[in-house]
Amino acid sequence: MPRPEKSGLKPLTLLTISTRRLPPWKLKSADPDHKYFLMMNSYGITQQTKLSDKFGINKEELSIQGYSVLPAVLNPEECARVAEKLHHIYDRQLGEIEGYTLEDIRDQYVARMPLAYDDYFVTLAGRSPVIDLIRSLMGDYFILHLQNGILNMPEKDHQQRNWHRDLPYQNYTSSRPLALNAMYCIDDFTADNGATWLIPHSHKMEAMPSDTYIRKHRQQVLAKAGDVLLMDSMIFHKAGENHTDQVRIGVNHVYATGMIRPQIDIPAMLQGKFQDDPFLRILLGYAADVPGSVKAWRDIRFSRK
Ligand SMILES: O=C(O)CCC(=O)C(=O)O
Ligand SMILES: [Fe+2]
Repeated sequence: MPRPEKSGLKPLTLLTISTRRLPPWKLKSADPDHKYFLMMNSYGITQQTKLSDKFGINKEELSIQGYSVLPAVLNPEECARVAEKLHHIYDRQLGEIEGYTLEDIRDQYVARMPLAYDDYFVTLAGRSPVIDLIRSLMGDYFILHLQNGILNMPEKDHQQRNWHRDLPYQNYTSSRPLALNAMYCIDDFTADNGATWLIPHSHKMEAMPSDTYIRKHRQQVLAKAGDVLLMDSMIFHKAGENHTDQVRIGVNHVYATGMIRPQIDIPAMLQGKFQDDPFLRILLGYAADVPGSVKAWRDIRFSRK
């Protein structure tokens, strides 16, 4: 491998990759998912992460860089259906408000909580393989904090185009994710139509880095329609600018530990629907109801015995 030329630039970390088949005594330490694999030569290393299951690489990426992409979760027909439904729901929501516009409150082009308008989105929120990955990171008890259809319109500004965390006003880090995002890409996410920008590793930063750092290290995540962009919800990110003449749609989900409240009261909106389903009961927040009295709290404990 040629040596990098001397320049002012930081040298790249060079890894030597051996492509030969490994002798059996080396197989143990390799990724069990791959029959024929590349092995990184190394020295002086006493620990290395091993991929534990089929989501191992996604979990490792989420932990280290704060994001990962699950490819081809939805097929083109499903994407087309989601897009049509979201436009319809957004129009309904426009009809709900009186005395102000969504521009007035900087909430334009977001179809909020579509699951309260169409059961299809309840199924989407609980869908494999995304939900299996979330479960394998957060355990069995997590709630849906929000579900939003993002209609990133050509040349139109909206609130999600500003850098933010999906858990706003939280300026600290945690050793495990407080919440995880799943953004279903309903269209191809391209550089032209405003694919999501993010700052890798920033889920582990308390403060938002400087503008200079952001300009230098931000990344735009390109994805295909049907892929799901997973993020630690504490990563700094934003929607890109759409310079095409077509809308770019994504459906964002935030799955959070049970200690976090939903953004809007999902059980109140669904009025008891799906509460008998053991999984949806927890996901949709029915199980997170705060007992109204000491006795009610104790009754719940008794009912669990
Ligand atoms: O649409 C995007 O690329 C990002 C949207 C977003 O940040 C959000 O919904 O919170
Ligand atoms: Fe966001």
